Amino acid sequence: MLKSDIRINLLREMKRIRFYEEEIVTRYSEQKMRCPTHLSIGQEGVPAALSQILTKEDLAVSTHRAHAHYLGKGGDGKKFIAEIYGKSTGCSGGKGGSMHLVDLSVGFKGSTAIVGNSIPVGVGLGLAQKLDNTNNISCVFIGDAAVEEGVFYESANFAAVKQLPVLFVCENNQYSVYSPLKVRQPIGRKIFEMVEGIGIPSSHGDGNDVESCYLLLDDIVNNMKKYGGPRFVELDTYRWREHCGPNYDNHIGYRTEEEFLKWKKRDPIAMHLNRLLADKVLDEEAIAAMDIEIKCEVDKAFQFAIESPYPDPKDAYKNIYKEL
Ligand SMILES: Cc1ncc(C[n+]2csc(CCOP(=O)(O)OP(=O)(O)O)c2C)c(N)n1
Ligand SMILES: [Mg+2]
Repeated sequence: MLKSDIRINLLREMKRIRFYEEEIVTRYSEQKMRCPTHLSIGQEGVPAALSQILTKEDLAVSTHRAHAHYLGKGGDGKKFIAEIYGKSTGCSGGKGGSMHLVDLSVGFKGSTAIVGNSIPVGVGLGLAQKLDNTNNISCVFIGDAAVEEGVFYESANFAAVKQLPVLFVCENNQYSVYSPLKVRQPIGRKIFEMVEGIGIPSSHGDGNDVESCYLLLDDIVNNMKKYGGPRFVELDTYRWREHCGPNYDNHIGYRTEEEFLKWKKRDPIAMHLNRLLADKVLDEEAIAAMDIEIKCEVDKAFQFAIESPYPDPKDAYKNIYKEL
């Protein structure tokens, strides 16, 4: 049985991610957040589990759906929301927006909009960790579609040959935009089994069961830190809202309401919360207090973002790849 404080932290982290994103949903139509947003509502289990496992010195890279990964890696809520508002106080100075979050202070080395693009960066970070003789790992967050990109195979092969401390975390939410797995990958071929064939020890788990995610990932990361080398883990989950944006889109026909409701019943937050109540780890009062505390944090972050200045136009070329 997991320790109570870890179980409570897992709940808090999932709620924190959800509350931030629900507030983005509420305010998105105000048109003050002028960047596309890919929400992780329904997918909070994996980033919350890793929030209790990765250290600040471990590094991470992510994808277009990066909010939860940034927050889970210890990202600052104020800097996160300010970034989405395009403000100079944002983690990327207001120039990146939702899909381009960078915060070196917590080892979050970046996220990019191009599917698969951050994979070789994360593998390079693993190489650096190894060359520097650290005992830290590089965590590469990907979706199920990233393994359809050639660069995944080159990077995974390199990580396997060089035995780099790279943890590939594949959140399999069953879709790439509107395309289900069955029209994109051979039916019956499991992603993690295929990756095992590349030479990377691979596992599979339930991404909506935060406690089993924690146990699986904790074991994998401890193992990596003890024995070195890369690992791949595929975790099943489901995004509740549209691929990009704040709305629901079940009515447009690429997936059924029935399928959505089936997954919604397996809400990672509700499932965990019910367990904590049943085990008397928390009572309703403590959960209400937790909600208020998180809501306060989120409100403060939005206030901070709204009140922050936009970047100065004269800094437009600062921190770009090459100074002009
Ligand atoms: C190379 C490339 N091809 C296509 C796209 C368009 N695109 C953006 S997100 C996305 C879906 C990615 O699916 P997945 O990796 O499973 O992540 P999810 O959105 O499900 O979290 C696609 C195809 C892109 N950004 N980059
Ligand atoms: Mg997907």
